[in-house]
Amino acid sequence: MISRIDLRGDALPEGAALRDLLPRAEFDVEAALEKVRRICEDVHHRGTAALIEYAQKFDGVRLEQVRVPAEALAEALAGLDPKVRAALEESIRRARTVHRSQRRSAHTTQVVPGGTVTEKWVPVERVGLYAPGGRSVYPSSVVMNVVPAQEAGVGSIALASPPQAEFGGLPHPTILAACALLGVDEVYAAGGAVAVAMFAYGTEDCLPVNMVTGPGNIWVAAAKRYFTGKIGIDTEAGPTEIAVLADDTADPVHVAADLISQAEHDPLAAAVLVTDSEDLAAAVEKELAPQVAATKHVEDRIRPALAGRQSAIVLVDSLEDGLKVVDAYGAEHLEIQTADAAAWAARVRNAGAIFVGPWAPVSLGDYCAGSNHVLPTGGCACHSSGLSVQSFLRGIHIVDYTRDALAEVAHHVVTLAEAEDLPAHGAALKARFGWKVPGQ
Ligand code: HSO
Ligand code: ZN
Repeated sequence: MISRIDLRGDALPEGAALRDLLPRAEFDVEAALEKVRRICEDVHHRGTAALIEYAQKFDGVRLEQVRVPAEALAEALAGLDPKVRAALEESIRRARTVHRSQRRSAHTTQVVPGGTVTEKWVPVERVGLYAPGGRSVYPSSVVMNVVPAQEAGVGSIALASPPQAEFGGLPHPTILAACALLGVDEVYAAGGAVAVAMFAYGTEDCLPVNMVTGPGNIWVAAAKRYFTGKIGIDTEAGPTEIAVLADDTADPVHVAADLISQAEHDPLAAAVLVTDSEDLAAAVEKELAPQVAATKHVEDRIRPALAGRQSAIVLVDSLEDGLKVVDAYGAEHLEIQTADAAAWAARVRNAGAIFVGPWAPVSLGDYCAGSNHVLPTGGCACHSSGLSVQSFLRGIHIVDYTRDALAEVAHHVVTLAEAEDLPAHGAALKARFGWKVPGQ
């Protein structure tokens, strides 16, 4: 059901060469770009009329209006299963606790007497959050996008999710209920690239936003790429990944369950076990079959995900080598199931989030750890972070110098300006000091 990659014996290659030996899903965002460009420009030119047409074409829904009425949000909350409500409230509470602690205050550095640089943190004014529909109706993702934006102080938050034929053209009721719980009242029935374009360009119903975040399929990722440089985006979310670094102290039942848990998302989801223990590898292989057989989304997602070229059990000579492998891979989620798990976790450099020891499965982080589950995939954990309060803040430098402080450094500025053949830059200083800067 899952293949093996045996890296034992020879010394491990370094960096990119090691990464090339590791499994990874094909997620060709470029290929979707041309179609997405046409959709986005259509939304740009025709606004709401285009949205209504695409809802018919892609979602099979005849939309009366794109904006979800306030009564529909209230109704969805009233109809929410009380157990689900209690769980979502707990998820929100914990996420708020963590994200509130990420807030930043302004910080002033005195560079020289009379010369300071202050960095102040200013929230993005308006954001559009996307919550997928169809196969992945995740109210938890609404929580994970809305909470950091709110805690960052974003003043205007809109959310879009695809219209669903079975709910009269509204987004899924649990998405609407999650919005209502979080106090988000600007919600649109729009899906995929269409929703991203609505946010980026604005329409008759929806004011344009400064930034779009949220998970989604390849069309959402392609639309985010299309708008890169025009508006802010979080990372392009690809299929979910779990890597587990484990030794012979790990419980194969837990390891198998955790691999399956993320394989459940998508046939392209990646489940990778990295271990120095032949016994554990064999026990996990044995454990996968009955656990897969006993669960739900077997044929459409879990089997293809585990059997796909993106998943594998990687055998290494030692945990030191295992650490090199997981660092080269840069998993979205990394579990450490070893003796001394916290010590190994502290040494990991590349991962979206790290889950330490037997009592911190990825599923906990997906819902109720307080951490964020919108995380970099496809190796982007080597350069990017998951969603946080920081994602919605801009750090702005405030430069404040007195005459004396400027005078002290003016000749250096003029020299550098001349070295770059930009005399007008130097003149901006000379003009302040009677055209002869001190010290020159
Ligand atoms: N594991 C997914 C998030 C999620 N899981 C939502 C369950 N619902 C990507 O981090
Ligand atoms: Zn998940």
